Amino acid sequence: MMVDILTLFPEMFSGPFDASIIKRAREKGIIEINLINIRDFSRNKHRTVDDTPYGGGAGMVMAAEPLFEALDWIRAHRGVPDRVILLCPAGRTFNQRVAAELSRVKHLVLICGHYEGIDERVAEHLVTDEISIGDYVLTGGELPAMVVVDAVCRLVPGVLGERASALEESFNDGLLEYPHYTRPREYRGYRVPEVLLSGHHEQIRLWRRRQSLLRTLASRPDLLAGANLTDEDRKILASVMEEIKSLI
Ligand code: 4HQ
Repeated sequence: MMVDILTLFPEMFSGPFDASIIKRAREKGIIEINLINIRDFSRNKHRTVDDTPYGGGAGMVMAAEPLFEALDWIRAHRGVPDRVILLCPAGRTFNQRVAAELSRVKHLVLICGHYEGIDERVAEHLVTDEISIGDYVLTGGELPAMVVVDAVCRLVPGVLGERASALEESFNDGLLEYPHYTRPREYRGYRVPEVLLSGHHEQIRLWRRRQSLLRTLASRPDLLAGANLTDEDRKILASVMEEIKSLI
């Protein structure tokens, strides 16, 4: 997968994209992330990329020209991208389903905005998708772009290793994860649940699934509606309900 990121602050990306799993995926050539400085596509002598808003008002507006020029350059040198994504609060809210959808394409372009806004002609004629990472206001689209790229890239085959990705798709799908433990079996008097030390694989599997269901029910009941529940899950939830009924 190729990801081109258009930004005024390419240096902001060096930490997150040069460490851990994303770093390894880039080194292996599974993903290619290019940081493109929008300022390089300014055509005026001071290399400005913003201007005062037509109609008046406070603040500056990011001009259309450098972004259109940057996209021309991308199309000429790397081909026509599958998606041109603008990070903005008005976009559809990013989630795992959107991440999975984006992980199946070959070439993404992400546009990180700054200032009060971007000339509307960019959203109208350049952008294919507007994405928000949540209802809060940030200073720029760089952090949202990092969030989107991280979540999308870990779903690209080979990035996590085949074992982990297969597991993710078939298994915990739509539910919160079960709790994890490692050695020692007792720390400051806090013990690891006995079943995990028992070696009974079927009991362990059932316990973990029940924990996933309980955690989802307790912390994120909204996720249950969209989860891929099996007959076994429904049985587990029904027994949880019976237990609750016996308490009240
Ligand atoms: N922005 N999810 C960029 C956001 C945002 C978000 C505000 C986008 C500032 C310049 N983007 N502008 N939340 O807060 O995507």
